[in-house]
Amino acid sequence: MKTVIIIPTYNEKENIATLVPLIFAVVCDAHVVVADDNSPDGTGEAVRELAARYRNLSLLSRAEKDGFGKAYLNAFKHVLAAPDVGKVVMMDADLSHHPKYLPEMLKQSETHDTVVGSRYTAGGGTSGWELWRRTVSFCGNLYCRTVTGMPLHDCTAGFMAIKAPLLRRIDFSKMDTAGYAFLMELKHALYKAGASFYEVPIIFANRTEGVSKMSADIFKEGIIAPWKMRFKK
Ligand SMILES: Nc1nc2c(ncn2[C@@H]2O[C@H](COP(=O)(O)OP(=O)(O)O)[C@@H](O)[C@H]2O)c(=O)[nH]1
Ligand SMILES: [Mg+2]
Repeated sequence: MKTVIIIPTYNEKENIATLVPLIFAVVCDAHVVVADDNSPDGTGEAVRELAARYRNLSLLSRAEKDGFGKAYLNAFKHVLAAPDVGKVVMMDADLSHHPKYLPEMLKQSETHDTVVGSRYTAGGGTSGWELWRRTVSFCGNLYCRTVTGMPLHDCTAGFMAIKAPLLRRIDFSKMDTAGYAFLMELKHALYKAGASFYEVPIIFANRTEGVSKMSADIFKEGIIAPWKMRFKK
């Protein structure tokens, strides 16, 4: 069965060119799908060029920027339609999620439905983040865990390896978060579907190329999302 790594991108030209070779150096038989929103910096073109060298690399393009969560929903629909996909990995393009963690995460995913690359389990952490961002992230996680009751230290992590049959059981039509709250909503849906979780400690390094797409709207959505999840039928 195939492992497919999905990477959402918006203006990540330099990062994707660095990331792709690092991924194939550690998991040479994986398939990588870059879910790009017609990035004006030419990320899509860079992926097409790389695909000439890496036959397991492909580009999934949308016409315009439509949010992180929707980029994943679109990619899931595409990737999960293939019956020979056994595992799906989610990771950012900006090297905050280093590929060196992939072998351990994929090993653990043999015995756990959902493996999370976790900043807040023992041995994990962040590097290069300002105090305000560390505080917001840490408190946001505590808040999400307390409100939703999910058995996870890192509820907002975007680095995950998930067994495809479990993902196929999720009703994505009920998921409506556009930004990073999607990561909490997805974990909650997996939790409700009976998934077993395992957290692999990672050091999340701040990006050195490109800019973050974090915004006030995404932040607000993240505050409301845990309550919506808690009371959702
Ligand atoms: N396709 C797509 N990717 C996005 C969008 N917003 C963010 N991303 C990608 O999602 C990943 C995480 O975003 P990033 O800006 O690094 O978030 P941060 O680490 O929380 O600041 C990166 O690979 C981004 O390029 C979007 O609207 N569409
Ligand atoms: Mg980032």
